[in-house]
Amino acid sequence: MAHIEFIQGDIVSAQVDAIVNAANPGLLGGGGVDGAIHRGAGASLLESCAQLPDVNGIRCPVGEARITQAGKLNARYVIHTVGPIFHTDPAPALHLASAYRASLRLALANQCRSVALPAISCGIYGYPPHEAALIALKVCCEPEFHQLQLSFFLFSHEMYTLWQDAWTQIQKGASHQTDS
Ligand code: AR6
Repeated sequence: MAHIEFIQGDIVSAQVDAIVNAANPGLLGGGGVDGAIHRGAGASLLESCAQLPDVNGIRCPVGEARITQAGKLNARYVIHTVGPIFHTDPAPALHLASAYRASLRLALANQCRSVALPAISCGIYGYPPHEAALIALKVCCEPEFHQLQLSFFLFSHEMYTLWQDAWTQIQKGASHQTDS
């Protein structure tokens, strides 16, 4: 199983191979964690994003991921993904799982071992955090990701506690399956 840890704090401070960014489809920056990552990385990150191919301004559709250099961050790469807008997306759970899965696959394809992740879609995009945590953590447990070291950076104490609770819930479920 992947090694998973939870850190209450700013993902910009992460020292890892890749930092995952909760972006929007244009990939040209925004608020929340996206804004913080761009500020931390400096202007070269925006330049790298702008060079990614776009279709009518869309560089990364919902549920997909793209990789760039990480500018001044303590990481080799930023992996930009786009989570669903909870209240308008036709299949938010599928798209949220897909955003995590696409990000982790891109990390593996680029020889990354340690990855920092935010609570994708749990801010401006309005995903209920407990449900989001369960979806995210179940994807992280998929066998293809077992060699990764994953650090979830949760901004508030409430989110930090909530993600730890979700992880406990998943582990209990897994041990019940093993018991029976
Ligand atoms: N480090 C870790 N987590 C953070 C940080 C940080 N520095 N800053 C915020 N968070 P959001 P979304 C938490 O809104 O919901 C952007 O404008 C935050 O408290 O950043 O996927 C993009 O360009 C929340 O728990 O991302 C898109 O337009 C979580 O990160 C849109 O927001 C995600 O909140 C994406 O919305």
